[in-house]
Order: sequence, then C-alpha cells, then structure tokens
Amino acid sequence: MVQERTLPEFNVDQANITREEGLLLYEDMVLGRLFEDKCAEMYYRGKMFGFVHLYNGQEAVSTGVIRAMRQGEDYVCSTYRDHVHALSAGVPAREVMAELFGKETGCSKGRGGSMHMFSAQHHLLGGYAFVAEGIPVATGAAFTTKYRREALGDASADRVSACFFGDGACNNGQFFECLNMAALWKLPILYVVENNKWAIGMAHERATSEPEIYKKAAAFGMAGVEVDGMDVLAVRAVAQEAIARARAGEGPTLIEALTYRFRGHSLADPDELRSKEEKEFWFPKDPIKKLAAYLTEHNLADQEELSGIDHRIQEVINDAVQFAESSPEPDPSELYRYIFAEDS
Ligand SMILES: Cc1ncc(C[n+]2csc(CCOP(=O)(O)OP(=O)(O)O)c2C)c(N)n1
Ligand SMILES: [Mg+2]
Repeated sequence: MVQERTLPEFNVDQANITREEGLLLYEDMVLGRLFEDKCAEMYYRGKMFGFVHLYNGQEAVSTGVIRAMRQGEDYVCSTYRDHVHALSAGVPAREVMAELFGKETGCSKGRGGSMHMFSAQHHLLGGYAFVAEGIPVATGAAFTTKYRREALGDASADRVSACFFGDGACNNGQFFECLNMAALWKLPILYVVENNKWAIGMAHERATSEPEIYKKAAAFGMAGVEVDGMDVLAVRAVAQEAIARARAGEGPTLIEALTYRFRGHSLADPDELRSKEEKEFWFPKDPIKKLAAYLTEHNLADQEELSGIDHRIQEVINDAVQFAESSPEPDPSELYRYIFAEDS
C-alpha cells in the first residue's frame, strides 16, 4: 500500500472568517455537491450523453479559490471536470444543467455539453476535454492583464486568472512551457493543481518522477505551495495570498491542493482500481462536513441553519432540472452557428 502524503497543517485561527463568509463558502460547496449528485441521477436516467466527470470530494478547491476572487471580473479556466468551477464562478445552475442536457439555454448553447462549459459573462474561459489544454488559455488571459497595464498604460488593469488542472496534466509539456513563461513575465495567475492521486486508472506516483508537484515551481523561480485540498479555509487562505501577489504584479503561484474524488473518474468508470484502504483514508475528510463542524464549533452557525441551506440549494437544483427539461433543443438549422466568433 502506498503511504499517504501528510496533509499540511492549517491553523484555523488564521482563517479569520465572518459568519457571512463562512455560510457563503458552505453554500457554494453544497451547491457543487448536490448539483453533481443530481447529474449522476440524470445521466443514469439517460438525460445526458457522452462522458460526464463529477467533482464530488474536491469542492473545497473550487470554492476556496474561486470564492476568493472577484466574481465576473477575474478569469477562471477549467478542465473536463468543470461543472462545479462554473457554478463557483457564478454561472447559474440552470445554465449548467441545461448545457448538460444539450439545450439551447445552456451556457454554451447546448453545443458543448459536460466538458465544455463556457461563459463570457462570468469570465469562465472554458472546460477542456484535452488534458492540460486550458493551461495556455489561462496563461494568455493572464498575459492580457499585463499587456493592458504595461503596454497600453492602463494602471487599473489587475485581473487575475485561476487555472485548474489535475495531477495528470502536470506531466504534459504545456504545463512546463506555460509555467516558464508566466514566471519570466510575472503573469497574474494561480496554477491550481487538484492532485486527486489518479489520472483515470494511473496512480500519480507511478507516472511522475517527483510526485510533490508544488516543488516544480522552484525550477522556474516561482512560488509553490501545497495545501490540504479537503479544507476550504486552508485553500482560501493560500488562494488569498496568491491572488494578492498576482494583483500586485509579483507573479504567479503554483498551488498543489491535495484532494480526492469521491466517485469514479467519470460516470462510465466502475472505480475498481482504487483500494478500500485509500478510500477509507480520504472519505472521512469530506470538505463539507469539515466546514460544517468548524462553523458550528465556532458558533458561526447551527445545524438547523445549515440544513436550511441544504434544502434551499436542493430546490435550486430541482428548478435547474425542470428548466433544462423544458428548454428547447438547438434548432438543426443553426448547426453551423457559434463556430466563428462573429456569431457569438
Ligand atoms: C491530451 C490528452 N491525453 C489523454 C487524454 C485522456 N484522458 C482523459 S482524462 C485523463 C486523466 C487526467 O487526469 P488528471 O489530470 O489527474 O485529472 P482528473 O481526472 O484526476 O481530474 C486522461 C489521460 C485526454 N483527454 N487528453
Ligand atoms: Mg487526477
């Protein structure tokens, strides 16, 4: 059995969150979790097609990073595991669900499906089916801030980009090329590796010469940090520091969030390769339960209030399903629309 990495300790006293902030983080993670659970149900009922990759277990990463950013202003770039990043970025659950159903009202007008969530309005730069494909896109978005500020003389340009990808993506050449350029040009970007230990059925330590990914930042003279990706308060604290560095023009950060997916790689994966012992190590670290315990222990919320949020979010998701079901499919006469930018 492979030894688990020691999760970095986080002193909760450093979290310093208000009740409102705590409840928002909780709500965002519950939204992600319940949305994905509903997705699984709808997938097995034949309401959506193709590969669907769920985010259960990893919610603290999306919420901790994206909710520390300026919504609709900063940029978020995802992977094929993108529903929850889209939700954290503010894309309405209705539009994400409708996209999964292939409907005209989806955030990519039903043309993208599960792996291609996109919203110009919410500065969501997309989900990408190809591993590591979002890294250069997010790096380019970060470059626009630098270009505006330094070449066009717009002193107010300070948008930050967050680029999410998996442990598997870190063995792809684009990762190294982009980190080099981002460090060289001090681009305002957070490279957020969601190290969930697996790339489909390939165990991370079998594929990677240096499994501690955050250490690779040092090769580029970049800040690199590991964080407990099951603790939203720890992720948020690390993200806040990296965002401040990026906005101040001090360059990028590589954040390695140690996390775990609670389901198979995709809904087509029987999940037979991961050991029982490994699951028993990670499943009790449920990030939603961890935050709920923090909020109640610090008298920021009581269980009844949290259950109230759960119920309200379930309503939001039920509404999203109804909206998706009753929305029209794209008209076949529009098959060639939205291929070029002038149609958007
Ligand atoms: C360039 C490329 N190679 C291979 C694949 C097939 N593939 C899809 S997901 C995946 C695993 C990626 O794992 P990781 O980056 O750790 O992300 P996770 O699924 O764990 O979130 C692979 C190899 C792909 N989509 N794109
Ligand atoms: Mg992975």
